[in-house]
Amino acid sequence: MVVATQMSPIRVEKIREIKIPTIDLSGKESQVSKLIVEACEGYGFFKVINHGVPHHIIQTMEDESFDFFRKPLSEKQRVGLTKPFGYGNKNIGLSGDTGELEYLLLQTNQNAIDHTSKLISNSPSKFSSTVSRYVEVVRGLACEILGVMAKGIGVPPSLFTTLLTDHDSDSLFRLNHYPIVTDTSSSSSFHHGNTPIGFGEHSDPQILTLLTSNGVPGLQISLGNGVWVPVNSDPEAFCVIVGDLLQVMTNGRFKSVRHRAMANTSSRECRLSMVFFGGPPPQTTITCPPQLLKLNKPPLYKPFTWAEYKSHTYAHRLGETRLDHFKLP
Ligand code: GA4
Repeated sequence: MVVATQMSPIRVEKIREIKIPTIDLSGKESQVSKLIVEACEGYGFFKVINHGVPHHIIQTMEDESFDFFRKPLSEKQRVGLTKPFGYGNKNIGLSGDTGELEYLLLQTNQNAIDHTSKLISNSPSKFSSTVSRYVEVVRGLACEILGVMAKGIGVPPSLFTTLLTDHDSDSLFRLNHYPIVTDTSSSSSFHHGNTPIGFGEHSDPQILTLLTSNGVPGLQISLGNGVWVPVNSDPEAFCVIVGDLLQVMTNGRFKSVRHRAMANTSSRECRLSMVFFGGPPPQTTITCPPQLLKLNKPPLYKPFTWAEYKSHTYAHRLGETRLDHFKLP
């Protein structure tokens, strides 16, 4: 299928069905680590199955999420959008991006979780314990994957994992709810062909993202040159997305993949995605460790702190290639 976008009629997009790497985490560690490294180099994206996250933890989080999004708009809006955290409807970020979704974006420290839970739930302790448990288990999975990845490229696992386990780690949790869009002509969001956008094209700024969804499709990853690959929504799997910081920390060896979610126009169910973004403490300097610098390949990026990168991110539009600003000449 070839679609010309409405905003830039010259750009031609191709949708291609390819097999996205699905890695069985219960396999032999050396084999798993080889497959993960290949996927990070080739796509910056893969799925994991047999990941050890109990089904009931995912299910309870999903049920709580749907309970929240089913509430009347006025109640959801009580959570407020404390720029950028809280409840958002169609507006994304601080620079005017829009999409066909509503969401809840939370910081993952206990105070933030407790605070939001009090605002949104009749049973705050249930909501807060569900989120805390989900985040802790998924953070654990992210660390496990980062550890195997680190071993695969010959650095100590702690070099990556401590960034997410530090008490000051700046990780986020996002619930995205994509309602069924029937009238595509009224959508104000950026159109691709006839399909409006749910969440526009971007790369994730953090280290590693873990996403699971409820079986309703929408996610697509970019292979570059206008080629997009739809990702099947498999509730049993987690999608693993390489973020910008991991691209810098591997000096470009791993790719932070551009991805997007199409609006939910063809399903009879709403799409829900639950997304953990693993980020380091704000003052962490992001740079490629000497062990990973190849003699024939000088550093691609100047060092920066995560706090600096975040302010740069929030000052720009969703679709920008933010790392360009930190490239060394
Ligand atoms: C993309 C990844 C995460 O969802 C997010 C997003 C953030 C937001 O929604 O507030 C941003 C976006 C994301 C990158 C560019 C800026 C910031 C919206 C936006 C326009 C929470 C994140 O960390 O960066």
